[in-house]
Amino acid sequence: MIPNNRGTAMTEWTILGAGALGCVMAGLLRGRGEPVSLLLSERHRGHLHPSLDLITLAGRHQLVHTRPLFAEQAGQIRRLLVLTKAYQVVPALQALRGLPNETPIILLHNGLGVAEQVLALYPQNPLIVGVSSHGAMKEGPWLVRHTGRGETWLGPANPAANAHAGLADALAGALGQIRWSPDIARLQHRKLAINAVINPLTACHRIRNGQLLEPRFNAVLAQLSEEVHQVMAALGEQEPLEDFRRRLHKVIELTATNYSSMHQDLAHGRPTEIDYITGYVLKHAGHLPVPVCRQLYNEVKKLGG
Ligand code: KPL
Repeated sequence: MIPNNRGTAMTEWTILGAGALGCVMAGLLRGRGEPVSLLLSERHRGHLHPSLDLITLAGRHQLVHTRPLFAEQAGQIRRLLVLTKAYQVVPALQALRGLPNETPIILLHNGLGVAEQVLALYPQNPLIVGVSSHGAMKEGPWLVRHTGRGETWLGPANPAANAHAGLADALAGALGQIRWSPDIARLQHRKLAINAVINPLTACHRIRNGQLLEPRFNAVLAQLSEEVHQVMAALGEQEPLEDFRRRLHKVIELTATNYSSMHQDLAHGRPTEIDYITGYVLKHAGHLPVPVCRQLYNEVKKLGG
């Protein structure tokens, strides 16, 4: 607990994942006076911990000071926000030694299929999962830009998490729109469906999200959205196809100038989250025909993702 200038104790947030979204969240929390520590990887050991430079939505530079923390100090963690890529979550959590059993773990990554592995790793900890549409872009080492104020939903992945619904309110001052939903799986499926259309298409064609609305993509967009929708329906989602397509178009329009996270990953030679997005759709397709999904999955893999 860290005392603030009002004399009350504030619980520190620990952020795992110093990528674009992790740094933006650190900045937003520090901007509201919340104490924040940043879990750093081995390559940062022995180096001076620099301040983050956050470019706010208004275009102002904000210097963000956080407390550096390494894996062996996990015993100090009281609230853990995991903002790594989906494929980094489990290895990063495995490296933590002595994470207290009562520390809530909050996962905010694209795709699905990770929470089950975390539950096996930390069966006692309250596990919260969520989706967020805040936009963030890394512009250099320790330099990040907040590109869009989105909304965030959190919900329980195990019964122990229900006692921590108040964390959504605790984050609201910094993140803006944030809500707790007992039915978070539905919202995760809805976000995954959007990512399963936009991300592999923009990554393979090396285009901005908005270019998907060009007539040359009409046919593939129609087929891919139908394939993804069918699999989501098989998983119990009840959103009609036309509603899904309307929602998809809205997200494409709202993020028209963005490069999707998968496009950015491929462009920077990083692994992608394809296994947790399109891979999740393929895994749950069963006998449903999903040829465009499969083709995009193979293409992203071929491109190094
Ligand atoms: O979540 C996104 C991503 O890029 O991962 C979208 C919504 C597609 C915005 O770019």
